[in-house]
Amino acid sequence: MSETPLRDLSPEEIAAYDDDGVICARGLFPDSWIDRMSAAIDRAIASPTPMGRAISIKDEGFSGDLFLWKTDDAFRDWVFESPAARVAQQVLRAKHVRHFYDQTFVKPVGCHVPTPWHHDVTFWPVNIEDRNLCSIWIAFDAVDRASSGLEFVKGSHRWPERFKAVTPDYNPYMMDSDFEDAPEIDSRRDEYDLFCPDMEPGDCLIFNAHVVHGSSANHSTEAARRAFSSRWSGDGVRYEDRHATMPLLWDHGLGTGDPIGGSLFPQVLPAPIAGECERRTSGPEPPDLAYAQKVLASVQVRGPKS
Ligand SMILES: O=C(O)CCC(=O)C(=O)O
Repeated sequence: MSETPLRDLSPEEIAAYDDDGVICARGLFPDSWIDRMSAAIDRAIASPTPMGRAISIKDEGFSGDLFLWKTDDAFRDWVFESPAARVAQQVLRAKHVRHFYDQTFVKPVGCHVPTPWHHDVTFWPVNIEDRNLCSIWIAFDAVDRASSGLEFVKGSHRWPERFKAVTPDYNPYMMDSDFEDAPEIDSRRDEYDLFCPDMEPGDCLIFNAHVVHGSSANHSTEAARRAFSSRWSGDGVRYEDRHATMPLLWDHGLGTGDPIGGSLFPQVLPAPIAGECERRTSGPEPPDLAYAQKVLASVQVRGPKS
């Protein structure tokens, strides 16, 4: 059963989420959750999943991982018991809230890896017009722009363009799409309404899947930067089997146009559905090796375009 957050989002915060595509919210999560997830992130860095090993850039100190809730009980409990689902419900204004997936982003002191400007929707196998998806990015260390605070272009969730999915490692498969490149923002910062709040551990950014965001390398000589995005879907989000999207290593059985759902994207509110989560409740649920290998083998850049 999902806990209630320490406070509700205010009407002003919800209006700012709609207008800007992002808000920074403080004081939503009890310290007990932040402490537990902080330890879980350290555990994830120490023993990454196969996906984590593939997307991390160890030489440069960058660690990332995703779908940790399938194998680590703290991440699972975050999905079904933490206040996150109820926070997402407030910005999504949805009766039914599903967990989409989780993702860690860890940049220790001296990590040279920026996160290129992007919006999330083109990374994901969902209909790119669907807007009822949000992420809750939680800082587990004090962070500012220099230590790789996440930065946003306010209002960019209303831009009509769709941009290529560019990952920190410039993965060629993810970039193999006909979407355009994100605009050159860093050299023209004064032309954009940029938002990068200083944050304390436990503060969070709540943002729309269409808003453009990115972060710099960690230029701090003292502070690590550990963060975790918990992603949620509201009503009407549809799966789309699209090239150059994040590979899903579990057999979800969804086809293009199907509503997001099932055991990979379980409902959390108004209540979990037993058939979707009982397998995970009874123990870790790593992907089936043969299925995962088949998916990974299919993740290839297309040939030269004619
Ligand atoms: O933490 C980062 O640098 C990137 C986070 C991000 O892009 C996201 O959560 O969507």
